[in-house]
Amino acid sequence: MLDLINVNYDTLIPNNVGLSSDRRVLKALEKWHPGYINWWHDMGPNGFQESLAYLRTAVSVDSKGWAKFDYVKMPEYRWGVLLAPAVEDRRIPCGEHFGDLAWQEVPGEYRAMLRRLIVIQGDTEPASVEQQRFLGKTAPSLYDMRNLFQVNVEEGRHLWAMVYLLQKYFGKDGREESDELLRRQSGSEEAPRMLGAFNEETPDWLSFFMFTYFTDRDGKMQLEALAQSGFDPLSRTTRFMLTEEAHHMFVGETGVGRIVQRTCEAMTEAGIEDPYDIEAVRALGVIDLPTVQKKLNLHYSLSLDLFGSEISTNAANAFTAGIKGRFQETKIEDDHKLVGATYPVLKLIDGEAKLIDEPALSAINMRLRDDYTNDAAGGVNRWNKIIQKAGVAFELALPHVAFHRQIGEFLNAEATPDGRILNAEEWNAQKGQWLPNTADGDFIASLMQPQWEAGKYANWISPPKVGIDNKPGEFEYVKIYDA
Ligand code: BYC
Ligand code: FE
Ligand code: FE
Repeated sequence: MLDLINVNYDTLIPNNVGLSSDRRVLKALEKWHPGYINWWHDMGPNGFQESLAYLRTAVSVDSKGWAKFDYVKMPEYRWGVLLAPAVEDRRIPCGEHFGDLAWQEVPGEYRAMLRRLIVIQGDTEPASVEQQRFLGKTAPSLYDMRNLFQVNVEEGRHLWAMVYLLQKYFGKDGREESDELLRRQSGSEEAPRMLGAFNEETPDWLSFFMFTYFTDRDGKMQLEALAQSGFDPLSRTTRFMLTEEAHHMFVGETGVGRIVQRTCEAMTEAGIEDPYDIEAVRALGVIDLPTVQKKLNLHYSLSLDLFGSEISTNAANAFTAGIKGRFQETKIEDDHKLVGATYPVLKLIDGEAKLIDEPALSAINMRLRDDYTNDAAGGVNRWNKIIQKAGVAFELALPHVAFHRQIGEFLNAEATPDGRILNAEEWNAQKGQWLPNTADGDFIASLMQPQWEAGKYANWISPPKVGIDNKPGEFEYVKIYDA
């Protein structure tokens, strides 16, 4: 009897999709596997392939107790194919096929659209591993290093999740796309990753935490939208990916929170009241809050670009086809077809950002981006609580959506973080106040010295409140044998 809750670890590729009786797909994946391992060796965490990291591995897709923790060498991590349990009698939740039984096979008319979305999703996963590959070397603690590696192996698994769909449902072109996913590289001139933010650098740990807070959260929102897909295998895959995603955003939120906390503590101890006295704060070996705000501005605006244009026919078509839904589609109270409905879209009108009603179908990206902004605001409030509690007069804020955009309505607008539109000259003169400049980058880089002694933390970041898997403070989360 096929056990579809617990994961089968007997095959080379752990799975709960019955791979051992699906010879064709098992063979295709086994053929792809060595290329993936080569990629991991070349492009995965640099210098830690022999180290033992205390990582969780999924052993079930049950919502309770789905993972087990143990030391593992990353190249031996059991990357598997895991789908959330099928929902009986699941129906297509949106678009013109609303209410029909969800598809178990690819509907021919939507094949190209589905393949494109799966390929884009797949492309981001290894890209993030590539972007983060040098961070182990400067980890502020073994705890943080372990979290980095956990995120990395799980992004690797997310690539497997997409490659499984390509290999199982898309035949020859699915196999070709799977190979391409290992060929493109973040930041490459000839073969860059598909989306903008995934070709940027993640040069330091503040960027890493901002990335996992803001960019992994785009991942969450996109996965939520794909979890509503009428193509059931995509829905089930992304539903399980979302359980892993929560940890990535936890790493980001607590990482930034611990940096902010440490800065406030150091300021208080030294009797520095002015958060804008950057020299004095930096002299304490911690990251000043205005620089934290600049990094926030950068990563939030890059992440907004990942939602595509506010007005998008691609998005309208995917929704109408029932291939990609809205955030929490099934909980929204409307007809789920949106023909004739409108949605307010922020547009640049006569040099000002204004809300204009547009057809809701065209505004699907805008709506998901709004849901994202709401979701992202929560953590910013919690960071501000930390600052308030320490008695420091400073507040972090999400910049206006018009700020520093490379996609969509505000592409050619030079806007301040509070949404005022500037001319190019004003923008160039002032942008260094809002985005990290070279001096900021150099300063942060100067703090990035490894702290690899178990239980110790670099000076610029507070220890976490609790350990991973309830481990005590001095637990050796990574046993380093190479590096
Ligand atoms: N960069 O109609 P438009 C994650 C292109 S993150 C470059 O405005 P659409 C993760 C677009 O492709 C989640 N190009 O946009 C996080 C199109 O080109 P073509 C990843 C861009 O299609 C952290 C043209 O512009 N998953 O999982 O409605 C760590 C016009 O497009 C960009 C997904 O994104 C850009 N930023 O929406 C690890 C889900 N934006 O086709 C992982 C799948 C747009 O005309 N993707 N373009 O040549 C989608 O749903 C949509 O493709 C997008 C774009 C939301 C990305
Ligand atoms: Fe992912
Ligand atoms: Fe993630």
